[in-house]
Amino acid sequence: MFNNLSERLEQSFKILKGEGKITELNVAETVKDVRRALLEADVNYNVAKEFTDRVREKALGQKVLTSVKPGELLVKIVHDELTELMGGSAASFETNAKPNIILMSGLQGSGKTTFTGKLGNLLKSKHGLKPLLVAGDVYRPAAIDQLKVLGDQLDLPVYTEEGNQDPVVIAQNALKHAASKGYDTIIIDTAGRLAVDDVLMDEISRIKKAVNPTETLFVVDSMTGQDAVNTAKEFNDRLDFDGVVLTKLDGDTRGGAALSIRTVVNKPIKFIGTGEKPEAIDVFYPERMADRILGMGDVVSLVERMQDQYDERKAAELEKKLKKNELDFNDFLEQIQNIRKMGNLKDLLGMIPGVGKQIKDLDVDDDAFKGIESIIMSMTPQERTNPNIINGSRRKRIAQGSGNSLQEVNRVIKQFMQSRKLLHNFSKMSGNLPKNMRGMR
Ligand SMILES: Nc1nc2c(ncn2[C@@H]2O[C@H](COP(=O)(O)OP(=O)(O)O)[C@@H](O)[C@H]2O)c(=O)[nH]1
Ligand SMILES: [Mg+2]
Repeated sequence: MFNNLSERLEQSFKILKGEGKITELNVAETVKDVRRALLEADVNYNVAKEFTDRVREKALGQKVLTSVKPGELLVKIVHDELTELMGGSAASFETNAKPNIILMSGLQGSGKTTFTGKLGNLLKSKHGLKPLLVAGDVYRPAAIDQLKVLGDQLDLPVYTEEGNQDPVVIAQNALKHAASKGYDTIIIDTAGRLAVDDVLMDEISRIKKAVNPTETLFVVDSMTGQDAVNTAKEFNDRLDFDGVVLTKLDGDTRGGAALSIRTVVNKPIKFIGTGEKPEAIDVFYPERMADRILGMGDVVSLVERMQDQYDERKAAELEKKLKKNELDFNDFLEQIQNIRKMGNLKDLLGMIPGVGKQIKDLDVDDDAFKGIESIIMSMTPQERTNPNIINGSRRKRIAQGSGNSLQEVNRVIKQFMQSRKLLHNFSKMSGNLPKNMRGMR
């Protein structure tokens, strides 16, 4: 996420390296380069200009602090201003209305349907709500199916009306249906066109008027940069939406949309999408995003994702097993799957301060775990619970069954044995699992 921008800003700050103090001249030069970096990241011209004007003013207005190097000072100022640019603090999101009615808007392909599923899942699992998803994209049967499949996957009910071509009526009926069945949150997915057009705008305005949503969200693909900002403006003029959802931030986004939207439409970014999987959704925190852009990592989000996967009861069980040195391949498999559920591996690593930069060219193979998983899958239940019985002929069979080489199988088993021993020693030493390892669970 924003790798190019991060790198470019770092270059800008290098201008001040070795400079003893802030001067008009060195600040001007740095600020000019920061502006160039922002424009290269596709930030709106006026936004970039006003931003750097503020940075310059702040930098020159600083009392001379001998303990702070000019470079560090500039990083701090840019960090604070980036945070402000993206809205300062996290925006609120209504979840206490009775019922909550959430309306999705945006162009086709922006990620509305995917996000409808993600949000339903989040509101159910974290807020204890009972969401109903509504298929309001009536023009393409495939779109209705897509939402149904998502609903099945996430165990969320989906309201559809086969043959009904009027999304306004469907939305109204869905509200009645929700009331009669006790669903407290209605999330309405809608159709999008490839470009803003009057028919689409008119339709979504009518849905909005008819259901009076508690939150109207505008979903936008962050890869589209400046276009995203223009589309946001047009939608906002017509819909007066409540917040923005920035999707596809896991891709090679330059940052323009994230940094410009707030200023241009004066509406907060509320959520971000960071992958295709249902779990790849985060509440948007301006400060954490600024941390990330400046390569400071985002430990807080990382910890939160770990906590989501943390299960107190299972952790206690695991601890007991470790003490008895009974860790088996079933536990191992579960750990791997937990890590995978947290999302894209490279993104996760990038949240650790200082790591983002170092791994940017590294091809982190998200399928790295797949080999290990396939090997464990090819073991019999006895082998999984009692790894000690896996002898040479069993290893050969597992290699063949999983499509891996014998060396690969040997490596995985050896690694497992080593980890088990290490963890067993840990658990004996401290009586408990080390705190940081508990979080991994
Ligand atoms: N990488 C990535 N892909 C996404 C994200 N959100 C949606 N997509 C993909 O974008 C495509 C369009 O999404 P969809 O929800 O169908 O968009 P809609 O037309 O607005 O409903 C699909 O292939 C999704 O899997 C995201 O946050 N990251
Ligand atoms: Mg859709």
